[in-house]
Amino acid sequence: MDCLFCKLVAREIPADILYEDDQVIAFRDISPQAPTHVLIIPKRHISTLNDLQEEDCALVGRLQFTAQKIAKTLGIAEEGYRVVMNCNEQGGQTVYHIHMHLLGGRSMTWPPG
Ligand code: D5M
Repeated sequence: MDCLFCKLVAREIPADILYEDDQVIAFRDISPQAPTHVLIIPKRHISTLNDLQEEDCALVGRLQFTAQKIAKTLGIAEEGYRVVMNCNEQGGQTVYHIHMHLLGGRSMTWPPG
């Protein structure tokens, strides 16, 4: 499968990896939109949020919990942070392997663009 993030999981392309376990991996975004911008992804390929099955509920929870752990490790938890998951074209998704953005280190605006 020609998937950028699957290649990253397989170490076929480099990444600044901050966390990894048997199910998820987290690495710094190559085009940071905030002082801290980390992506947390499942190792298993899932193209979009629309492809999630009920049995993936724990996996999505692990993405969120991993974001919390990284936020604490990087020292942005107390000030606050944002997590975002984009779905399909109008949601702003550009890489079709689901990923959670963890953004912090600055004040966020609302509504998002
Ligand atoms: O977000 C996709 C994100 O993926 C976007 O913020 C850039 C990031 N990206 C793309 N290629 C790489 C590599 N090679 N390393 C790290 N980060 C990367 P989306 O929600 O799909 O728009």
